[in-house]
Order: sequence, then structure tokens, then C-alpha cells
Amino acid sequence: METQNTNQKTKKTIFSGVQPSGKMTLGNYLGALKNWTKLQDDYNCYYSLVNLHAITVPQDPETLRNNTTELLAQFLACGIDPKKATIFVQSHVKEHLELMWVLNCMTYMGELSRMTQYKDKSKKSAENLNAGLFTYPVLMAADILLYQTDLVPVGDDQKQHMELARDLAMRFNNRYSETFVVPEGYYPENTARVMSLQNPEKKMSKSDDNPNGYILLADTADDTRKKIMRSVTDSLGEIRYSDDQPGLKNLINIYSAVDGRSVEEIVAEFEGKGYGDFKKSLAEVVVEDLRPVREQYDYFMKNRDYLDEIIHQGALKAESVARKTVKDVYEKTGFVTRIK
Ligand code: ATP
Ligand code: LTN
Repeated sequence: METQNTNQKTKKTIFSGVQPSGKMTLGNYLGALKNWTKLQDDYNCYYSLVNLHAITVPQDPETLRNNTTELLAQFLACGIDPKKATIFVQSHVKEHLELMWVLNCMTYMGELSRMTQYKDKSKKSAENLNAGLFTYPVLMAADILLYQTDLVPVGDDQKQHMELARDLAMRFNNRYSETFVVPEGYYPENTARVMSLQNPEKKMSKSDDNPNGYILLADTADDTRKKIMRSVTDSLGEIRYSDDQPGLKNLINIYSAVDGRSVEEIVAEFEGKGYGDFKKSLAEVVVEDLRPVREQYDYFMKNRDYLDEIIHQGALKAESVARKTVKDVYEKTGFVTRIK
């Protein structure tokens, strides 16, 4: 049987996902979403709200549902265009779970126990150490491989998971025959890891216990300013881009990603000035960049029927591609074909 990856593909395929596990942070935006919008013209993009992944840590059902709707509105507010990209909810396409099972049976326990995200999150949820948290990266591999994905734009916290997705694609191809495209991670230059504003050793994360560590796209302009002004720097008092000043380095990276100028240009502009001046200017740049996102978000949240229609159409499109891959995989695995 002919596999999809031998078909003529005019555009390369991109897949990426965000968990509706909370509100979107500036880290998600700069590390992922901002790139996604740039890619949608040149690639065949699938962007998923990965709610199956979100339940690997405890979720309140109503909050999970609301977060999913809000995240969808934020996708659109950031400029993801449903005419260009396929936007869908992971749980609407059951093929993700079907492929995951087959891949689960080809993944070694040792591979999964090395994963940093598992080690971190299992510490946090020690009383809820569930099997889903452990096999999370296999579901992520299934997400990616179902669509014959070439590129996966993610932050560099996902590098290990990407390696597993590649290994599983090659393992399946070697064991059976060419079936999957072997995907590549695609990481942004300076913002592959936006750090917490309170602890520059830790990544900015929407599940951080300290809200001053992250900026949410939904934060008010005032809150955004306050969080930036309170961010942790150092006592050297000199604007330089250096590993010895990790807090400042993170702020300069954010500045550069938001305003589009290079790190060198920004450092040159603030040479000789104090951290206060720099932070004030950064706060204005961030507030202005996020203003249209916040306004658009409010608009989309008032148009629920439109949101429903987008994920309905997205699921139909994603499903039709995913179905072909699962059919191929099932045949190669040796499952008897269902004829009626
Ligand atoms: P959680 O804190 O709930 O684990 P998260 O904030 O890490 O979630 P995800 O939904 O898991 O976010 O990730 C969505 C995308 O954002 C991924 O591509 C991820 O790599 C990227 N991302 C997340 N945090 C950062 C960050 N601090 N810097 C850069 N990219 C990030
Ligand atoms: N694991 C990712 C979210 C995620 C994802 C994916 C990203 C789930 N499936 C497929 C890219 C491709 C995270 O925690 N950031």
C-alpha cells in the first residue's frame, strides 16, 4: 500500500500543540505562538489544543473546558488563521489514541523514565503519579506522526520529547516499512526558553505557583507593567547581555523577540542607563505588542458559535488525514482489516 509520505506534497507539514492547562503566558507566545503565525503561509499547519495531555495532572472539568475555549480564542487573537491552518481539539480526533497505543508497545520504559518533564512533574504531583504522565511523550509522538509532520515548532523544553518522536518514527519504519516522515524540532533563536521573571533559572510556566513569575496574555496592562518592574535582575547595575546576569539576559531576549531588533541594538540603546529605565521601556513594548491580542481575544470570546465552527471543521480535516495513517499502521502491525 502506498504511504502518505510518498505522495507529492506541495507544502511541508507542521504540527504543534498547547495544553489547555491554564492561561497562555508570554513564554508560550514568544516560544511558540508567535512563530506559528509566521509559518502558516508557507506550511501546511496543524495546531492542536492538546486536552488529552492536560489531564496528566489533575484538572477541574469546568476549568479545563473553559481553558480550552479561552486558548482557542487566544490562538485566533494571536493571528492564527483558520483559513490557513487546521485548528482542532485533540480529543475530537480519536486516532491520536489509536496510534498512541501502537507506539506505546514500541517504547521502552527506560526511554520514558529519562524524560526531564516527567521527573519534574512527578515530583509536583507525587500523590497522583499516574501512568499518563509517564507515557505523555508517546501521545505527543502520535500527535506528530499522524500527520506526516516535517517540522515541529516548540520551545526547547520539548527537545527530549522530539527525540523520542523521531526514534519511534525510525523504529516503526525499520521494523515494518517506510511509513512515517521523521520529524524535526524547530526552535526559535533567543526565546526557545523564556525564563521566569522571579527565578531566571526556571522556565516561565503557566502552572508556576507564583504569578509574578509569568506574564499572561490576558493580564491587564497595569499588571504586565508591575510584573516587569518587579522582575529579578542583579546588583551589577550594568546593561550587558551575559550569562552572569541571567535575569537581565532574559529581559533582553524578551525585548528583542517582541520589538524585532537584535540583542546588540538593544544593549547599545540602553548602554549607561539604569535597569529602571530599561524595564520601563520593555514594559511599554510588551504592553503595546499584547494590546491587539487582548482586544481580539475579547472579540472572539463573544463569538462562541464561530469558535465551535472552527474546531468542528478542524476536526473533520485532521481526522481525514489521521485516519489514513492509522489504517496504514494497523495493516502493517497485522491487525485484521474490518470490512464492514
Ligand atoms: P505547563 O506549565 O502547564 O506545563 P507550559 O507553559 O510549559 O505548560 P505548554 O502548553 O506545555 O506550556 O507548551 C506550549 C508551547 O509553549 C510549547 O511549544 C512549549 O515548548 C512552549 N513554551 C512553554 N513555555 C515556554 C517558555 N518559557 N519559553 C519558550 N517556550 C515555551
Ligand atoms: N508536550 C508539549 C505540548 C504538545 C505538543 C504536541 C507540542 C503535545 N503534543 C505535539 C508539539 C507537538 C508541551 O508540553 N509543551
